[in-house]
Amino acid sequence: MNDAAPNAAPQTFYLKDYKPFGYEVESVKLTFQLSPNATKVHSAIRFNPKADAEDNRFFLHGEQLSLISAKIDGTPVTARLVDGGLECDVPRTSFLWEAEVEIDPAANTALEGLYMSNGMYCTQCEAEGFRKITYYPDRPDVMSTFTVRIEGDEPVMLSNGNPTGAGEGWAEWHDPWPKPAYLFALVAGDLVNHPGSFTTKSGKDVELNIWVRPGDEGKCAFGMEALKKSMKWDEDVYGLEYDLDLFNIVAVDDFNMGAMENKGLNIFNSSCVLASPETSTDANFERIEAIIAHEYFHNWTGNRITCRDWFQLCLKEGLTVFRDAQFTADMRSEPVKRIEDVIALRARQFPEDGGPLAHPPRPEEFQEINNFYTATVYEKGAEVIGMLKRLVGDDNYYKALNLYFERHDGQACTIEDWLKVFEDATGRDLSQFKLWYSQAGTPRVKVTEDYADGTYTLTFEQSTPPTPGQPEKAPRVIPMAVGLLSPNGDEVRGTQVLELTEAKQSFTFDGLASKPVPSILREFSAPVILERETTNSERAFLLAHDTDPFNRWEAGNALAKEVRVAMVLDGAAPDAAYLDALEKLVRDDEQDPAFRALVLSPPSQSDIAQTLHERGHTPDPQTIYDAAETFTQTLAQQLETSLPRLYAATTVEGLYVPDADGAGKRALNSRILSLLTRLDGGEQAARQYASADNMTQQYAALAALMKAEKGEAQSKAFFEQWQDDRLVMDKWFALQIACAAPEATAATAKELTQHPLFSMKNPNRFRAVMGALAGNHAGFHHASGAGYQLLAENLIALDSVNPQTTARMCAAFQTWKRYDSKRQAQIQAELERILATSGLSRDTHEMVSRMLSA
Ligand code: 0A1
Ligand code: ZN
Repeated sequence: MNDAAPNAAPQTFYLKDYKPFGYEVESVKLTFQLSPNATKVHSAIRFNPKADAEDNRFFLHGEQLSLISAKIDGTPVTARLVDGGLECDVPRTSFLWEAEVEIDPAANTALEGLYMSNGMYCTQCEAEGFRKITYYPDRPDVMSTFTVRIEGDEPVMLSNGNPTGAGEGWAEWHDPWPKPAYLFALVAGDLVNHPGSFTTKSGKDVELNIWVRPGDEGKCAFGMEALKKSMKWDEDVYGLEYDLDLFNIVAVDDFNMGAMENKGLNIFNSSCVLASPETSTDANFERIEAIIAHEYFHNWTGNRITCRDWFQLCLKEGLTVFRDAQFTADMRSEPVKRIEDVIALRARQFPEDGGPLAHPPRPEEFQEINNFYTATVYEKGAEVIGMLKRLVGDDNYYKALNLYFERHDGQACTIEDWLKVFEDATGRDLSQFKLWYSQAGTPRVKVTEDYADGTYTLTFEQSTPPTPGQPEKAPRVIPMAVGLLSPNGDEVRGTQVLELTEAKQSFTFDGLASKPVPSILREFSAPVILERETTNSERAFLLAHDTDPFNRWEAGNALAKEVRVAMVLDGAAPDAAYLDALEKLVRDDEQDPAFRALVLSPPSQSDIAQTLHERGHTPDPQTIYDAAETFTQTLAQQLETSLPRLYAATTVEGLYVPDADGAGKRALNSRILSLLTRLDGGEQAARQYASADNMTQQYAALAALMKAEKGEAQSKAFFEQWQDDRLVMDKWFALQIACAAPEATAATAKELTQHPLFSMKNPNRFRAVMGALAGNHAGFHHASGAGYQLLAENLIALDSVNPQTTARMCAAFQTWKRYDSKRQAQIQAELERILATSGLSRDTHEMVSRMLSA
């Protein structure tokens, strides 16, 4: 069933139109009678009209519900079914609303509301899924306590809060904390638990469980430890304690996103919680730890203090991403985490900010809120908080956060509330800083320098290119962390945060004996693009000497980019000095292996395309691919004699431990193996594949072999070994496409869509194939247009099954204006084809229209 009229211009919602709901919801009681195709939901909700309500229309959201009956104070009433819900005449005094509806979880492939995954019932209510369960004021500023009774024959039946009773065929739950409906959850099925416990700092014992399908019990231990570490960290760093007697996590295979912070009952995509050394890579382990932390941290930043409306989404998401990044930095390595985050920001957020889908961290309008769970809301939202912390200092940051929790506990808040606690705690005026929340686009900061008579001057000019709906931008507050090095490599000025507030601004440093080398934007102190004329030898100098690890990596990264750009534009040979610098670094055992692995990882081809585009060139994906191949081959040859020794020296022996130290070493070892495989015909990789006892090394060997077109036998063996493990099979699907040559990418992906294990209904599998297609830069953008066509066809097919995942994956086309006119025309035709599909979802309609209208 599709609610929206086919392709009609959908409704747009505006931040400026916010109006509170006219009723308070005192309590909610829900009874579920579970049945795959005909679940009955009975609701009993006490509403109290607000005396001061501006608008007392009684409207309840509801979608895809069959209304069986409605009563007020026990008397049947006739509700008027209207677009998106119902209306009813109600008393002006407190009343009890009761409704019975029927829903069809088994037919719910959109995975929003109550649905079924592998025979198990589960829910996803953020952002607006609760309205598919029953009629309700489904908005985050309506908070209430929930009591839930589940009737059914499932062995395990869970909801939010604490269990209050259970018997044959029923279970009851009560959540004492008022919450918005988007945090409601229910799970029922044949599940087993991996138990744990945690004692809070005030001495309360909390029972912990990770619930999984029978057979997955062995993949829960790491997640459980991550949960306990998160609970402890939030107490130690933010003073925040857990507030229920029970904390449940459930793993489900079919899930649109990573995980969901439902109060006391987090639901996770199984890929974000299940882990074992045999089936998960180091990167998987790190991500699982971070997501468990993220969802747990939402208990305070999201649940206890929630959002007034969905325009404020970054209030909870930006802050929670910032907190999970702090956690990962503390558990692992701070500089490595920062470098990884900046790589991800540039790969995902910068293209969004620079293209047709650009929007501010707090958008002012939307058609479908699910389209705004973006890198801008999440990752840029977190960057904005990082800047705020840097500007006010650590002590003031925690002072402001304490005030936030004290003042707003139990409330649904706005960005204004958030900034006000900082203003009140520090006395600082944040009106200009607030522009970060309302202006889209990545600022460009041009830096020039001057040195005379011992005085060094840095001049910064900031500007932000136009974005959809925002042709002009005002200057923002930009914290610019800067240090100065003397030509002999000593640091002559330690890190200092310069505050840029004007379009053009200069800062001077006195008493310098010689012209220093500046290290600018240390720790990536602001999400901006720095433009500065400099030389490769200065970059090499910073790569060798900067005391800021982030900027040391950044210097190497900039150098790598320059070398690649020169290869692409002028057909230049790989720069010899750069190759030497890399060689020196790989051999330098004093340096952190994780850091060496990062420096050895080349900038992505998409990143090179973006850089060329920013400099006014039209990137050719094939040329970029060829340059990457030549560069890597040349590097392998340069290192030829030392590769076997380096490989041996970096191999981690003994029991696999997924910690930061081991992961860093294995990352470096895998980089070396991929270079070695280019020269030894795959001998070493085949040996590693055969002897690996963990997925990190097995996968690295397979990837190296497949990239060298030497992995056919291993790929078959991998399939045989892992065909019953869904998560490992996702890797197998993705890897074949990621390793395919440009001309073979679309055909490989197409063939995999015919594979018996391919499925449109499982978002992980669909993403494994179509995400890998979009992620293979030269393959996706191959001149034939076959990549574009295949993605569009599959998006059209997926849309009627799962609009949310379709719409998110449409973003693969967002960079289309970077490319030549032929490719633009091909993509435009595909976007138009998607838009013309009859019955297209509101989600996909909005995404494609935005991309086409820019
Ligand atoms: N709040 C979750 C993310 C999430 C958002 C939407 C979902 O379904 C549409 C599911 C999860 C988080 O930040 O982890
Ligand atoms: Zn979140």
